[in-house]
Amino acid sequence: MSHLVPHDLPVFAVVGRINMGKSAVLATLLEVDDDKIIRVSATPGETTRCQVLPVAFHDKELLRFIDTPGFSRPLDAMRAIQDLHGEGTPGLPAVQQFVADHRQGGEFEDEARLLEPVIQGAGILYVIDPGKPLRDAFVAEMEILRWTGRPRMALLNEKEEAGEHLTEWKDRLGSYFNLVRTFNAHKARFEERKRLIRSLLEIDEGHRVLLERALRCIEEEWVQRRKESADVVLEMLRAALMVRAEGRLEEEDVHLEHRRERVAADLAGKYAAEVQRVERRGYEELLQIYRHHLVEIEDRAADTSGTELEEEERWKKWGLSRGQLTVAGAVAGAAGGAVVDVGTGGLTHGWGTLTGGVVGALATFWKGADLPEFGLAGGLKMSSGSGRTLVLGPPKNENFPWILLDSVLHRYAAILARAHGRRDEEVLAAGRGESLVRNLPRSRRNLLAKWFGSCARGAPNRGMEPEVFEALVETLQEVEGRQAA
Ligand SMILES: Nc1nc2c(ncn2[C@@H]2O[C@H](COP(=O)(O)OP(=O)(O)OP(=O)(O)O)[C@@H](O)[C@H]2O)c(=O)[nH]1
Ligand SMILES: [Mg+2]
Repeated sequence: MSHLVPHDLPVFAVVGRINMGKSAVLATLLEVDDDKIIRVSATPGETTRCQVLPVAFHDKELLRFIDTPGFSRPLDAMRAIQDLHGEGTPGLPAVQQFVADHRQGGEFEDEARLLEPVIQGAGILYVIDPGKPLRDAFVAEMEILRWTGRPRMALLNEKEEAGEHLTEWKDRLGSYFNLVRTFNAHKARFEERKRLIRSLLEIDEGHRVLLERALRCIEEEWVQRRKESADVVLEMLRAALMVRAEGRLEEEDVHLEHRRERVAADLAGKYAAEVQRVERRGYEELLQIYRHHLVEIEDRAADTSGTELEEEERWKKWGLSRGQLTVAGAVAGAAGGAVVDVGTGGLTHGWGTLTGGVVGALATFWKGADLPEFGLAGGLKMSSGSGRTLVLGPPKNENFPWILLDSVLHRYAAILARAHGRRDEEVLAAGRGESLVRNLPRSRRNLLAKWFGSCARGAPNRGMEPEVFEALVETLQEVEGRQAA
């Protein structure tokens, strides 16, 4: 056990009553959402041994936390330590004796184990849930911790509204601990995590250099993650705007409504699936950057209506063999003009209906809140060739890229708001609340619009990308700041 607390390292033991959220606090602080690494559970007594959780940067351990089993019999343990000491106030030697007597097992095994790192020299983070009434057993825990003489901080992990007990807790903690801080294991974000690490400086002066270095590394890493995220977003937007779906239609089928509808649904389905694939890949990367494994991305409604297998197969038989008619969905640099531009006048009506079908099918895909005030009513700009291969590109609506960006920003915010100490699964929906892109400064909007246009036309302006990258970094930072406020 002597290896728990090396003297040249700041080490903090997280202690407290069983089921107070000690492991959850550490999981959030250290961004571990995996129960195999830090077990967080509603079943009391889940942590039964001390667990060393190193904080390392560039392969060097700068700081260490120790998760511990909870106090299970604090009142009896307090009396036992008092008995060991005799008259007066016990100190560290009595606690050391108590640990030595019980570390092999027996009635105070939990207490002996949790006190082990403390007697070895670890600082104390005492986790309580101020929603619970302050009973004698808690006072016994505080008393034992005070007897160790180790520097100590109390952490209020408010599981539910603390309400009536909060003041009583704060008063009492104030007299037993050097510092009292709030840290909610289910809500704390980056700023709160950083604040907690910074307050360790106040209870462990001796390791200032390493603690400050850890803080610097944490901050640098955060900036780095934001940059990586901006890069992911850039790639995602470019790829999504360049998606093209191809389908085919017999010329004579243009006049058969059910076949038109079939090709519309088929094209829209392919298009939607590909955009979704691009987005999904991007979100998976963002989740990886922020170390989340329990977060899912909500599927866009892939239901493009009427794509029953049987019908689809029938369509494939019909669709495959004559010349080319290209419907290119390009967001033109010049003004859009006609939604459908097919050389043969006679076909216009039919193609118009096809467009309607595609738009309808895509509207289902980009459903509900995802299109706050945009909408695909502008349809798809299509131009014609002479064959029957249909190419469906990005919606003509110039808001399309902004809708994409807006949903990325909302999800980015949700990813950053997610605490790693939670163990429930979460599904991130596309759009939440107000538009975030509308708040961007005009110059940034113009820059992005220009680049979006080039991507939508299928010829992304790579020369602009360093600037676009910076614009996205700033935008992500604003989303974070807005959230913290
Ligand atoms: N709502 C809410 N629940 C929390 C919070 N922190 C912990 N919990 C829940 O409380 C339960 C116990 O959390 P743990 O972190 O396993 O508690 P512990 O103190 O490590 O428990 P033992 O290791 O068994 O002593 C789990 O179901 C957690 O999800 C919180 O901030 N809010
Ligand atoms: Mg635990």
